[in-house]
Amino acid sequence: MIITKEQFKKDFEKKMLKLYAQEVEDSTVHMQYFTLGYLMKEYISEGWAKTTNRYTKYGEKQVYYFSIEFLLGRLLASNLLNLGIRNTVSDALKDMGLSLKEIEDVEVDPGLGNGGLGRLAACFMDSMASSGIPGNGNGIRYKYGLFQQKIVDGYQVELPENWLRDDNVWEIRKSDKAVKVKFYGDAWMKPREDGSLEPIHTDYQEVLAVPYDTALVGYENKTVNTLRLWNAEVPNYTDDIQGELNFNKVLLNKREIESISEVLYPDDSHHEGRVLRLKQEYFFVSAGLQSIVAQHKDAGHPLSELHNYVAVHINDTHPAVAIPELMRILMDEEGMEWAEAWHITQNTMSYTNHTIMSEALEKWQIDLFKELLPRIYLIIGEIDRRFREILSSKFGEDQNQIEKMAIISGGYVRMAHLCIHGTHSVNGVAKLHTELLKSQELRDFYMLYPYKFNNKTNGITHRRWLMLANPELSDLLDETIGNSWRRNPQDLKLFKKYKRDPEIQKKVEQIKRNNKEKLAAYIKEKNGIIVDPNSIFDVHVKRLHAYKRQLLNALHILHQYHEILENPNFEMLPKTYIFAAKAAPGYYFAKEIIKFINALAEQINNDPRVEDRIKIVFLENYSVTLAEQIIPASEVSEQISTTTKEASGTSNMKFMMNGAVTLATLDGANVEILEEVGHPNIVIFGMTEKEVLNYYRNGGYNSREIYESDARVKRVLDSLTNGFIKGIQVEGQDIFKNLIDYNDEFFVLKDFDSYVAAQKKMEDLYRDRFTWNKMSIENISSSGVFSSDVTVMQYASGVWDTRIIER
Ligand code: GL7
Repeated sequence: MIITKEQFKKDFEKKMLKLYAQEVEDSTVHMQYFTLGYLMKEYISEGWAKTTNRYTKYGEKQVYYFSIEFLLGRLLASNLLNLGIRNTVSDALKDMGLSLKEIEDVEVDPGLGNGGLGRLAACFMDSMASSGIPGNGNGIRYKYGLFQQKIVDGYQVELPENWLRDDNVWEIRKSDKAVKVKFYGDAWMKPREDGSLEPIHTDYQEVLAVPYDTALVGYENKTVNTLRLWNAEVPNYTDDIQGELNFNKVLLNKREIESISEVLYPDDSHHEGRVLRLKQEYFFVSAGLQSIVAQHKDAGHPLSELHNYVAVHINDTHPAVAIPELMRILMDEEGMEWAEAWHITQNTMSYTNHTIMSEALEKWQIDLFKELLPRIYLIIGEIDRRFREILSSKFGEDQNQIEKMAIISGGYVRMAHLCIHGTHSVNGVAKLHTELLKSQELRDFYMLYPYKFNNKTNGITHRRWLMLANPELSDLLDETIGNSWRRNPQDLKLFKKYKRDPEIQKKVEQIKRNNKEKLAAYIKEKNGIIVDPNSIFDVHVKRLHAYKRQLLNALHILHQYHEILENPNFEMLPKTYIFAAKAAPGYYFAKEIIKFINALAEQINNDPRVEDRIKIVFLENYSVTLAEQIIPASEVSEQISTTTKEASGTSNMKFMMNGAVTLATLDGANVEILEEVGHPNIVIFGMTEKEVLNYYRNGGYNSREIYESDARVKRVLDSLTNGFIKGIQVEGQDIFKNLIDYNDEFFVLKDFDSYVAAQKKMEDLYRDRFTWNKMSIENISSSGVFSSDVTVMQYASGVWDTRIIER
């Protein structure tokens, strides 16, 4: 949009007066944030209404991305950027004596996600709108986010994340679009006079799903898409109050119903059997599909054509009940026959798998499922029966094979199997991950449905992760290669020709230095630790999980500490190791690792013998906003998961885009990063995929052998249990046990030696400033293919069959 400074000032003053009956000069920064936010919403609304009408009028095929998480991050800055008025607004505010940065800092991160999966959904939303793809999000409006993490005495403490405490300026409640979702009760098939069967569902509990819509503004185009999040509420009982509903009962019911959209569960690949989780899943899926079908009918399109107008994407298995739910709507509510309904369902739905961690492949106990969703269970039963017929026709009498692949088997409903059978497309999120799905985890399904499997390597939005997070680097790019990269991120490759240019090298280095200084100031303020911006900033930020091997990093630091103590003249470039991670509340071992890292920090940071060669910082409460500060200041990007375990990773892409060099195993999208930058510009270490699979298949790994034969490993592990590191009596023992007695499931010790060597190599590369800056530039200029703009275009043409309306 186009707006002059003067017009904006007038609008802002008027809005402030309307909202707070106050002049700008008497306002607080809090008021300024809400004034600006509400004003932005007004600016957005016209384009939003127009986009929605355009989609309806031209009957364009729309994507609905169903996801249990959308980790959006703050929206004010990105909306200003995408509207194309950030500079104008910033200047105008400055004229008024206000600071845009301070105002932006008032916004709290929406608590709608946990990790990579939710952040990916948010990147896709931004990229779809920016690429003119008619794409909507569908999810839950959690009242409380994951949790707020505090570190107390080195331990993680979880506090409620009440992100909706103040007004959320971006959402619009649409009460008139509310729908009802049914839980519990009895479901059966009743014969009609003509012999056909009528589905009956009685005595159910009704939950009102009320949508809250948020605008998803495309980058300097005319597209404003919609993120629809559902809130669980008690229906209005006045119509059907049956006498027995007394006030207390209503209250009890209210608590139970409202809990559906109350908290986001951390899904850290750890299975916690929870009815509430299944309730949440069916809740947002049923509400979303009901509203999609209603809209489709309102527009006058035939239901038999639904799949030509609508694509529903199932983001991991959490929304898998979309398959039977669409069947239910088409059959029970619209009177369609099974065969047609199934054809439409399969062609409407597509599915992404985000992990091969088997404990994260959702399965539900039949009893639990049947009780909560009786009608849906009947439909899945029929899907399973028909699927078994297909399997029988392929595998004949091989009953084992049929049970292995069935949807309902062994007392469980297996959601991944349902997803593969019930959709037309199944994709993994990086090349290696997709290959592993095809050759290992889902091999049987790949044999059955080879044509459904495809790869879509993840991506990140360069608008948030470069333009907003690193404005100085963005300016330098504009100065050198022009600004076409902003619209076409693949143009970042134009920057490659400057890799040997001493002047540009210096500028890149200076920008990194400035970002490091800002982060150092933040660290000082938050943790009271003074870190040297001249030291190497080596960064490991992501969810805390054993497979991500924060432990390997920490053990290496402990090893370096021993080296220094043993040889006071030990030469190393000063290093600042930065960690940030939340551990799932029930994931005990992950929490112990947090304590270990903090104990290590406490001891090493305060040991004068270290002479500041090592500093360790654990930043609490990792979030999108914190990542935006950390990543542009990072030099070494730790991507050290056990090979085969990280489906893709996406922070790896954000780091390289900001000029960090990746220290990586050949896991997930690290493989593609290597393909893009080439061996000289990344440091690879660790076991290969074949070695890992071999050990898992054939055994033969013995961590104790390494402990006994490698003196460095022994020294490090012994110092966990002998009191050398203070304050980890329990944690040290448990970590030792995990690595030695339980044979180190994630090969931390097996990879220790090559990790030490890789760290050394990194340091040597860093010493040579020319080489390092060249690597940094190579990384920045190779990162364009990892823009999620590229990824969503691949989904649009390869999976959803949607067209681009406006660019
Ligand atoms: C994840 C994967 O672990 C991660 O590697 C991937 O980048 C992300 C997005 O595809 O999905 N799967 C998962 O369950 N979570 C992830 O972050 C929470």
